[in-house]
Amino acid sequence: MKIPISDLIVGIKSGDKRLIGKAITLVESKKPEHRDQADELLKEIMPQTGNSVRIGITGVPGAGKSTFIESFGKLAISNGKKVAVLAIDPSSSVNKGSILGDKTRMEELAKEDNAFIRPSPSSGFLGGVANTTFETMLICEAAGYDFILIETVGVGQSEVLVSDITDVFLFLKIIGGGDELQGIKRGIMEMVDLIFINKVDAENLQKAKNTKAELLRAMHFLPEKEKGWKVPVLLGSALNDEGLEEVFNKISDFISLKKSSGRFMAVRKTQAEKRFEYWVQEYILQKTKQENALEEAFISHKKKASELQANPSTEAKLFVEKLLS
Ligand SMILES: Nc1nc2c(ncn2[C@@H]2O[C@H](COP(=O)(O)OP(=O)(O)O)[C@@H](O)[C@H]2O)c(=O)[nH]1
Ligand SMILES: [Mg+2]
Repeated sequence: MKIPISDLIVGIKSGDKRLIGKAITLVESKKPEHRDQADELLKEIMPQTGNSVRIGITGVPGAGKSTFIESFGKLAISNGKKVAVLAIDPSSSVNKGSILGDKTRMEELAKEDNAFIRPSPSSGFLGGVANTTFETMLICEAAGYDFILIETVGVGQSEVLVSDITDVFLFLKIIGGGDELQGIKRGIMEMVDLIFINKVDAENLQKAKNTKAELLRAMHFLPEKEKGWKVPVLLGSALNDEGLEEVFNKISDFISLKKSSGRFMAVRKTQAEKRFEYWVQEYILQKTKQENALEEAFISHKKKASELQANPSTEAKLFVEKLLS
C-alpha cells in the first residue's frame, strides 16, 4: 500500500470517502504484509469504533433488499444519521455477474453526502468475507457512520455469517414467493428480529395480511430469541416508501431493549470470540504455508485424507501434533 497508514487514519477520521475506500481495500487483502498494516490501522481506530447500529438484511433474491436499503438509508439520513451500506456477494468472483443485481449501486443513495456504499469483496470464501466485512464495518464506524446496513445474498450460509456480525437482523419477505417455507426451513426464522413484508399495495393487502398471520403463527412455536421481544411483522413497500418509518422506530426500540437488558454488549462479545477463533485458524494455515517443513507435512497429511486412505480427522490431529511439537 503506497499511502502511509497515518494518512489513512487521518482520512478515516475526517470522513474522506476515497481514503476510507483505500483502507477497506487494505483490510480485504490477505497478504501478510497487508495484514500487518491492517492491524496497525485497526488498532489506531479501535477507540472510535463500536458506536453504530449494525443491521443485517436478508431475503430471497428479488425480495427488494437493495431497494429497501436505498429508501431506508435516505430515511435514516433525513433523521440526521450517516449510513454505510456493505454487501456480501460471494458470487461475484465466480461468474462476474452478481446476484445482487443492478440495484447494488443504489444510485440515489450514493449521491448523498452522508452515505457510503461499498460493494462486496470479490474473492474469498464466505467465512473470510464475513470477517473482512466486519473490519470494513469498523472503518465505517471510525468514520462516523451511525447505521451500517449489510445486504446478504439470501442464499446458502450468508445469513448465518451476517447475523454473526450484526446487532439486528431483518428479514424481507414477499407474498407468495414460496419463501415462508424456505425461510422456516433454513432456520432464518430463528435468527430474525424483525420481518418486513415488501411490495404490498392496495391489491394484495389482504394477501399480505394473511401472510402476516401465517408468519405469526409459525413464530409462535419458536423460542424467543431476545427476551421480551415479539418479532414484529410489518407491511409496506420499499419502492413507494411505505412503512419504512415504522421499521426505523422498531429498530430503535429493539436496540434500546437489548441495551437495557445487557444483551447488546453480551452478543457483541460472543461475536468477537468467534472472530478470534476464525483468525486463529486462519493464521495457523498462513504460518503453515510460510514454513517449508510444515507445508510439506500439511500437504502429505491432506493427501492421505484426500486419497481416502485415512480418516481426515486423524490426519488433521497428526498434523497439529507436528505443528505444536
Ligand atoms: N412493486 C414493487 N416492486 C418493488 C418493491 N421493492 C422492490 N421492488 C422491485 O423488485 C425488484 C428487485 O429489487 P431489488 O431491490 O434488486 O431486490 P434484491 O435482490 O432483494 O436486492 C426491482 O425491480 C425493484 O424495483 C416494492 O415495494 N414494490
Ligand atoms: Mg440486491
